[in-house]
Amino acid sequence: MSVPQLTDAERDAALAELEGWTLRGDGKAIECTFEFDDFVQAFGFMTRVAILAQSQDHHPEWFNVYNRVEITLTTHDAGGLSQRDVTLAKAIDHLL
Ligand code: HBI
Repeated sequence: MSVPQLTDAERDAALAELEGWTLRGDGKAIECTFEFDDFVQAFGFMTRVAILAQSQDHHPEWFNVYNRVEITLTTHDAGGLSQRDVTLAKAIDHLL
């Protein structure tokens, strides 16, 4: 399924609204690192993100070690950033 990429202006506006997300060097993804008190808190966060992702049919690329969760959002069907990434990032921010 083809999905439109964000324009540069849309991208910049979205980043201004998000909390702590940064643009990856290639401009095709946004990234954020989350730190928690311990592994269980981190994994619980990941579980809540997984439920969000499934409900939005949009899935993160992520890494977890102990209390740290690194999330990268990009839209494979767009070959870069789309509104789906922004929508999921905003929903993740609202979990905190
Ligand atoms: N998640 N990040 C991301 N990017 C996609 O393009 C994508 C997805 N999850 C499911 C999904 N696409 C489906 O809609 C199919 O297009 C694979």
